Amino acid sequence: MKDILKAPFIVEMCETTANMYRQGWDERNGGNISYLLDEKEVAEYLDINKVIRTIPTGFDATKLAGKIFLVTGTGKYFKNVQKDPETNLGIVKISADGTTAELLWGYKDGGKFTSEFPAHMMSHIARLEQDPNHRVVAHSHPTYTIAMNTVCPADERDFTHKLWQSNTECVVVFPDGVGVLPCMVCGTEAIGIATAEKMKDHRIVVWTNHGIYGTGKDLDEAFGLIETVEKTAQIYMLSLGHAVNIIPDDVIRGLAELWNLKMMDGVLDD
Ligand code: 2HA
Ligand code: ZN
Repeated sequence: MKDILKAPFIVEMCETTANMYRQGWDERNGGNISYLLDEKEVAEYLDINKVIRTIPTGFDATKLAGKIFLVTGTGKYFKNVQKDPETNLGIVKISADGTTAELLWGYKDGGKFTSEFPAHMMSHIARLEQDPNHRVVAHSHPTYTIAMNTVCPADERDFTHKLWQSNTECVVVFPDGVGVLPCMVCGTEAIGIATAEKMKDHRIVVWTNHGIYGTGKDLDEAFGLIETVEKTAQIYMLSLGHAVNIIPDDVIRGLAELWNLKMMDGVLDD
């Protein structure tokens, strides 16, 4: 068996959580990431039939039966993942009946996966139905995104429009727009269902008064989506009330045409 601490998926997870922490997006135990792994790749590092213990999933995860995920631990700090991956991360396989997750590695102190496990798993189901190459769900608490969400209506078309109007990168990076949920109790199945519903149409979802979800085919893509929203939210907040140059709709449309992108409906004025 190869050394799992050198596995690309562990190294990348350590780098991503450290980067997110250093961006100031993941205070204390804020944020969580789940990464759908390739079974063959995991088998180079672990006996995938050796179950350390089982953990209830808390919802029906049968659509993900047999799939293996690397997931950050509940109560764990992104700041600490890199120095102790085996305590702060876990690798779990969803059981055939979807009611339990079989722990194959990690959560060394007896811990378990993030409290947002339902939102993560349901988002994986929704994104995989849209894109078979989808792999990563990342949740974070980026400061300017939360600030912008605090001063703007919790309306996804309006929020998306404001982002597209503030930075020409935005429509190119997320032509599918940003889904926005109202303020809800987090860590529940209900917020998981609501998030997954948004994930049918968007790769990014904002939780009002809380944070953001970014998804993608790898950690870079999920991180990059959050990073682009956060950078633009920073521009929006720094210029709040003083913006003179707003990107006109015909330029946003022109960018989408140039890159041959299908834009979220109903955002631009006709
Ligand atoms: O893991 O971010 O949403 C802590 C959180 C809960
Ligand atoms: Zn959170």
